[in-house]
Amino acid sequence: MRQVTVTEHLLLHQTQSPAATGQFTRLLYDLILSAKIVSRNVNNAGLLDVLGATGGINVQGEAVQKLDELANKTLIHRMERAGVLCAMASEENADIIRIPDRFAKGDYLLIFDPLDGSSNIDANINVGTIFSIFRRERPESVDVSAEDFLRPGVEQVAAGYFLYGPSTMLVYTTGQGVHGFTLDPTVGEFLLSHPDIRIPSQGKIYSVNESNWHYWDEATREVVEYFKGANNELGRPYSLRYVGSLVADFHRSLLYGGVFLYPMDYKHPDKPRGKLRLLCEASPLAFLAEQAGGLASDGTRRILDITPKTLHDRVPLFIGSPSEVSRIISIYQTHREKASHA
Ligand code: P6P
Repeated sequence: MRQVTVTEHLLLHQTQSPAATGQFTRLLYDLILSAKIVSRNVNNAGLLDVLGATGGINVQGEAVQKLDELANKTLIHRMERAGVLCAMASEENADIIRIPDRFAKGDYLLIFDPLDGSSNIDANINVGTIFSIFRRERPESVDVSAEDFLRPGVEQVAAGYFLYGPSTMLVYTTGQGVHGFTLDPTVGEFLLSHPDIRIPSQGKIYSVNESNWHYWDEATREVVEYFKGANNELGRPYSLRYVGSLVADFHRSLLYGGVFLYPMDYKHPDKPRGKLRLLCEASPLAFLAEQAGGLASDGTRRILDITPKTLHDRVPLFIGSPSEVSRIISIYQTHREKASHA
């Protein structure tokens, strides 16, 4: 395949995209540089004494891994100097991250999960960085705040992820399809390897943490039973694959088809919730899924139509091939109708 870099691809194929401006190209360049640094640290983790936890707890209530903190600091350090952002938000930070006055600012808002799946890192399992990009809407005269980030995913100008695994990949969209690039470490460039990714209309794999079975409601159990049993469109049970790193489970679903599920659970009866974050996980992956011909729902609503109330809102997530996600939506719809007539 002719070697196409990300910059070349942006110029060649994204010209009609509102994102294909000099500022955006600069944003993606600095995001890529950040990911190359994170990739180096992840790939050498066992040698750099950066495995294990820091002992801290993040805003999500999760143990912070040393590599989480390193990735977060790398992204913040690099992106605050990019000169194209007016603010950032990270899964690891409770509040927005403002750009210091000593650095130039721009029109974009960046949201990221610096190292998703990091609890798996000590076992050398794939992890990833997820990013979502909005263009600032409110005038510069208004001081940037969390409110600028509380936007439905349909307003994203770009989204994507870096996957640190057997190879380091970048998968992104600016609304002109989904394109995958593989890092060639010998030249330090991400080169086009998966042009115009399309998700299969139906798959053979479902991906869910079934240990939550006892914390699910009746509708969710019927959804999972549909994939476990033979009374489905395949005529046989789906295969179950679950890495426990969202980026890895999503990337497989994108390429092979099928569905990833993280349903609402009642582990904490006083606050039933989904585990995954809307702004830095569900929304960017939903943009990619839809651009590749797939669907993403919380079981009732299209993920891209949901407007968050806070930076760290969580949602149930059903994402993947249209056949499977549509089936899930119809099962929840049937249960809602039964409940309304009960
Ligand atoms: P569970 C990783 O911590 C993460 O946020 C996602 O990467 C992953 O999909 C999910 O949590 C796994 O959660 O409850 O199955 O361990």
